[in-house]
Amino acid sequence: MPSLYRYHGTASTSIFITIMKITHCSLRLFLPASLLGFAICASVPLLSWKKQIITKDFISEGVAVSDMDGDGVSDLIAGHLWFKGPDFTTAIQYRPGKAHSIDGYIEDSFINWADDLNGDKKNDLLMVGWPGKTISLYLNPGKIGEEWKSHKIITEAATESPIWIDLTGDKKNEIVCMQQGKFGYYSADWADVTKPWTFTAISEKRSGSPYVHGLGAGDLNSDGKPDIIEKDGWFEQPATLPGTWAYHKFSQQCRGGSQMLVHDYDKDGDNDVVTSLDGHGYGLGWYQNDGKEKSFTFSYHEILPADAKKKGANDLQFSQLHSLAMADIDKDGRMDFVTGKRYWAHGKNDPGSLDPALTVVFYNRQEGDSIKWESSIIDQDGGVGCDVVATDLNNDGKVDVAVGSKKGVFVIRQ
Ligand SMILES: [Ca+2]
Ligand SMILES: [Ca+2]
Ligand SMILES: [Ca+2]
Ligand SMILES: [Ca+2]
Repeated sequence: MPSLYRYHGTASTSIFITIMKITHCSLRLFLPASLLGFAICASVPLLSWKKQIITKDFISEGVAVSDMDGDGVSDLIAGHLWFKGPDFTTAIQYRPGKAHSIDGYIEDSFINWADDLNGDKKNDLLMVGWPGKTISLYLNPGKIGEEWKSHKIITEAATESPIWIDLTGDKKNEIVCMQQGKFGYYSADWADVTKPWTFTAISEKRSGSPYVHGLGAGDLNSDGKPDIIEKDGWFEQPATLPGTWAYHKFSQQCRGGSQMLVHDYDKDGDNDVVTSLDGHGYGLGWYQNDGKEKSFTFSYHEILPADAKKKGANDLQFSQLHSLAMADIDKDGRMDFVTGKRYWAHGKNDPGSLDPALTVVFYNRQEGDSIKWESSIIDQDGGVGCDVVATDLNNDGKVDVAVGSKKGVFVIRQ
């Protein structure tokens, strides 16, 4: 039943993490290297982060940030609760649900998106559940205390990180994911968004499993039309829909991570891709677009090695990079991103699963015509879950980070 209450006990605990400027390898960051199993020893930006633990309960593997009650202030949505901004100390239950043991899963809340789906100017929620299963729409009644009506709009949404994006250019978002092993997208009937959504396949059958890792959407060949990216290559959107989506293979093959982030990271006029290589193992890199002259092929650059024993940016290495989100975090005009560990994804069975649940920002620094990524740990006990968010939570012009994971729900503010 819907209810409004203040979170007691586990809520509202704040800790300060201040990152000092460190320019010599002999200095250590605020975290004891012995605890983390590695040293951090390069120049990191002078940014200060403050963590707020909203709840230590495991209620979602993802969060959304949006104004739920129309007061113009961003709220935080995680699973069956939304937390009223700007302090997030009041939890409002809008649908049935409860906290779960971290040894299991929250089957109905891996990824959360907030948007006004039915055009009544109130933001609604899309909940992505267990890979290969449902996506539910919860329509916002506009009154606190009323339960939101749920509609099962999709019964099979495969891949581990579906995407909410305007793929077709009609100014309405689609959901990019898989069905019956094929990549494609679900479209709503915008006259009635509660009706089952329609799937359009863009590939042949590529997998017999719903647990496909690595998915992105964005324009890779500079024709203004978003393409679909998977772990080993990308599907080029045809000039007119429907049509044949030509497949282009990447030079690098991998097990697949999670969100594949498309942006012109090196600022040379074409879009590149940042991706983790294995959402349950090691590896992080970026594909640099070789440009039109080279028919939009891509050159791979390592950020963190796939080899667990080797270290990457700023002598850092960690596993289970199962969520990535981009934002220009230091506002220098170059796109950065945040990722971290999906703590306890398969209990203690994933490589490095007992290591600290890091949340890490990677800053984009120009190095010739390429990029030197500078890593900076902003939290060591939260991770990222399946759907980390990087956005300005309190309207102060600074990008913050919000996490739902098996460590609970957290915000880490600049
Ligand atoms: Ca609405
Ligand atoms: Ca394109
Ligand atoms: Ca580029
Ligand atoms: Ca930046």
